[in-house]
This record gives sequence, structure tokens and C-alpha cells, in this order.
Amino acid sequence: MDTNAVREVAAAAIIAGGRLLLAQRVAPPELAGMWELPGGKIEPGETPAQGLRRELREELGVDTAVGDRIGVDVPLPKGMVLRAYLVSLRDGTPTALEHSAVRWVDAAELAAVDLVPNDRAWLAELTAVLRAG
Ligand code: DCM
Repeated sequence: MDTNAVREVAAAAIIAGGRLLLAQRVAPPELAGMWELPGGKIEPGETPAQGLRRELREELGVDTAVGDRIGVDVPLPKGMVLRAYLVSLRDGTPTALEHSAVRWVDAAELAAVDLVPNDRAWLAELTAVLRAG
């Protein structure tokens, strides 16, 4: 194992028609019921884009294209880092395969939603993208 590699958790800002896709967490208990940008841990040997596409297939049943990063790096426990990417849908309808629900929100709805604390670091950038498009 490469001990210099920072383990990344990648999260997807899937935006279509001026709305952002959010997914509702089922675990751990302190986050269950809150909404997040879907994603997950990048495995060794994967690029962030490859790992995020894999996670989105597993979690939502969709094929995606991973674009530019958005927002700051958010430090996680155990030396991991959480990063957000702009993602577009290529095929499929997002389905909650590992979450309790999915929903699309516009900028006003995003401001009111119970977002997981880490993802709140990206609120300003996400809102700007939603308002632009
Ligand atoms: N995480 C987060 N925000 C996201 C996705 C993940 O804060 N949009 C965090 C929750 C966990 C870690 O990343 O600490 C790993 O995610 P998971 O539990 O979904 O594998």
C-alpha cells in the first residue's frame, strides 16, 4: 500500500435543469436522515473520476461523466479528504439503491435542506452554479 497516498472520498454535484441531486443517508445514526452529495471512497488504483463513476453506478444506478472539482477540500478523520466534483448524467434515472431517498433541489430548496455538515462547506459554490444554470 502507498502510505503517501491521501485517501479521497469523492462526492458528486449532479446538476441538471438548474437542480442538484441530493441523497438521504441511512447511516451512521448521527447522519441518518440528512442529505448529502452522493459518492464514496476512491479505491487504490482508481482515479477519482473512475472511483466516483463506480460509486454512482452502485448507489444510484446511473452512468455519469465526472467534470471539474468544485469547492474546498474538507478534511475527514484518519487523514482522508472529501472533495466535490461537478458531474453530469449520461444514462439512467437516479434511484436510491443505498440511500433512503433521492431528491432534486433548486437553489432555494438547497438553502433549506438538512445537509450533512461536511457538505455545507460547498453551499456557496453549489448555489452559484444552480443560480447560473
Ligand atoms: N461523506 C460526507 N459527505 C459526502 C459523502 C461522504 O461527509 N457527500 C463522509 C461520510 C464518511 C465518509 O465521507 O465520513 C465516507 O462516506 P460513506 O460513509 O458514505 O462511505
